[in-house]
Amino acid sequence: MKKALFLVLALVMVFTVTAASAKDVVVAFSQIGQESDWRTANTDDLKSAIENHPGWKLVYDDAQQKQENQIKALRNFITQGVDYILFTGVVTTGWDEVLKEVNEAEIPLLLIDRMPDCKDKIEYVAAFGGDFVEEGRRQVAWAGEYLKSVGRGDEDVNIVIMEGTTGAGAQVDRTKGNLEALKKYPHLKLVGQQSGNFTRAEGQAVMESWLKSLDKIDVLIAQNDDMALGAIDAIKAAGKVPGKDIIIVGCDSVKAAFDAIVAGEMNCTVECTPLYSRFVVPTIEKLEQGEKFSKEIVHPEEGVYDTNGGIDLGTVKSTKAADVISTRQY
Ligand code: GYE
Repeated sequence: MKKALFLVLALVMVFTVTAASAKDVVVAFSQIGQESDWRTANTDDLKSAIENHPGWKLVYDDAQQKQENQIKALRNFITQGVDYILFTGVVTTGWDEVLKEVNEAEIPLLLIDRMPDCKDKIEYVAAFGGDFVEEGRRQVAWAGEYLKSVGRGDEDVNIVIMEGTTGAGAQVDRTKGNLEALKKYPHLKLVGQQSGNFTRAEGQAVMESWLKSLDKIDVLIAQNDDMALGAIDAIKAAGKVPGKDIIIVGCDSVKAAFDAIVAGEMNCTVECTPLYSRFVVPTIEKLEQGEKFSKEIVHPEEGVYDTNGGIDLGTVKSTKAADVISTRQY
């Protein structure tokens, strides 16, 4: 009798365990690649939050910067019948068809980071991303206000803009913000504008060529920190002092940029957080409970970090990097 009861119990347990895993919520994530420290932090944050969530399973794809790989990954997610898709597009254009296929398969789509330009023509359940135009504005405004604060507000100053991956949302909008803010600082003369593809190696190469071809560079605006860090190597190799001979403003606020600011080799980094799991996880949990979301893009609140703090940019005041470096998560 006892044996029979034990058998029944064991069977019930096996059944429950199988039933639970058969019901796993499958979250698929189409990631762009591994171009920067920002991207690594973004991948790690989302991967670990989903993998460690009870009852959830992650299907991950790294597209290695290729749009065709992302399109393939999205179609694979549809074939596999995943429950949710997290998507950030390497470039803004060319997603209409495949995202409509996602809609037709009725898989809830969460847009993160770089938004596709067709977002008003498709269905998605939530969107979380940086305000790239504002980040671009802040970069140039920081340089302009900083120069004023050290008595160089009336000096003609040569500025170069190192752009991210051409056609990426973060490049298109940061450039827009950079150029918009430049109009307010007529003493900043734009003498160079080129893509460094969001990578350290290309940032270094572009700076090397600028240092050879341009007479004088006073300010570098790099649309991410990795390119700024690559440029620092090129500036040192040319016998100049980064952070002094050339003022360097990056974007993202990764740990390595904080280190460079504290070391005096970089002047400022405008924050763009890669940590989206704190938005994505509760959203999926609530969607599982049947809640609906608006299609507003949620922009996390972000800061600006620099050598001394206190530079007023209107929408935000800069914070001294050394004061908060120990609290940084990425
Ligand atoms: O700034 C850059 C990364 O899309 C916000 O992509 C992201 C950008 C980030 O490679 O470092």
